[in-house]
Amino acid sequence: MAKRKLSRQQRWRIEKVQQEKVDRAAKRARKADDALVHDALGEPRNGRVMAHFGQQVEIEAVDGEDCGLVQRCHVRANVTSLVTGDAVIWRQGPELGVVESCLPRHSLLARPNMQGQMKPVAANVDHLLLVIAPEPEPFANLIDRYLVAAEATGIEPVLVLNKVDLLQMPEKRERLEALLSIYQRIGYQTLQASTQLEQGLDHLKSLLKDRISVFVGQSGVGKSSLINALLPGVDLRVGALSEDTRKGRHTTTTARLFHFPDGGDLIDSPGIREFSLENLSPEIVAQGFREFHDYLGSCRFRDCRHQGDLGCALAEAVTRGDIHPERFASFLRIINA
Ligand SMILES: Nc1nc2c(ncn2[C@@H]2O[C@H](COP(=O)(O)OP(=O)(O)OP(=O)(O)O)[C@@H](O)[C@H]2O)c(=O)[nH]1
Ligand SMILES: [Mg+2]
Ligand SMILES: [Zn+2]
Repeated sequence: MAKRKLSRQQRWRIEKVQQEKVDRAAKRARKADDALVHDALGEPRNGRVMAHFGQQVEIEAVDGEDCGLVQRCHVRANVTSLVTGDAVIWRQGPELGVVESCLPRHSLLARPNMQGQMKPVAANVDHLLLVIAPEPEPFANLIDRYLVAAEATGIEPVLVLNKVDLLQMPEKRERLEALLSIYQRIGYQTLQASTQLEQGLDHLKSLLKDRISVFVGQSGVGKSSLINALLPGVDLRVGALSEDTRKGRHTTTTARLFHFPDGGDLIDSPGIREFSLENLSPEIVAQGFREFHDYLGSCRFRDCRHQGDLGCALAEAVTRGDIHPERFASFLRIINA
């Protein structure tokens, strides 16, 4: 009895401590808001989120005489979940500026965190460069998951095979080129690059011009290295692969935006291992496989689940060789996850 009472008391104490933490955080946010009202803040103006650090963001002015000026900013409590690439209204401050509101986004790239919840990564991106490499070895299902996410948000993807200097062995080269050709056949643009041989960089540059692009892909494929190679003067931290697993070490931890001297912006993003699309319906996932479009709606049964159902137009297309079996298997794996 005494024991139960104690644990209830302990629970109460834990809840109390937690509530106090929440209250203190809210008080700090209110205080920061108040301090900014009394400080000499500049006029509201347009800006863009360059990077995100906990409670603060780095904002770049995109209008006015001092266009290009960068300042750390506090974010008003009513402005939620800003991400790199967001267009905002902000006011310059003596030390810290303040973000007053977020303008509507034309695209939002999201991906799951460790707990499987979808978290936005970058906003207003119109181009997704999905980087793969011979090492760490690519797995097709991760590529397909990224492509579904890109199709669902209307962001155009391009597949970049980096580290082609590691493809001296013919078997390895053939295997990766066969993988790329699956995607070329269904209309995705692909390109090969090597930061080590400085190969494919001009082609990449021409693709990046005048658009906002984001580099995504597994940790260790060389996203930051590519940005270092493309942007003189930028010196991002890159990390060697782990000696035993040959996997990346999650070197980049926040998404950050860089300007391209000839016009266009690049966002580096942290690499990931997993990519779940649990919150997308099977219909949306099917739409994310662009070569399925001609067959969707042609199955014998309107509620076809494409899983061995009689008269399934997708399965028939696989049999005829019009849909690659690996892509169909990948689709089933995603919807059954
Ligand atoms: N052989 C070879 N190695 C490369 C090439 N590009 C990058 N690397 C190496 O790959 C490793 C990982 O590079 P990063 O640029 O840190 O990879 P990342 O994709 O940014 O990784 P995260 O930030 O962890 O997501 C480093 O050891 C780089 O030197 C290349 O073209 N060829
Ligand atoms: Mg990186
Ligand atoms: Zn079907």
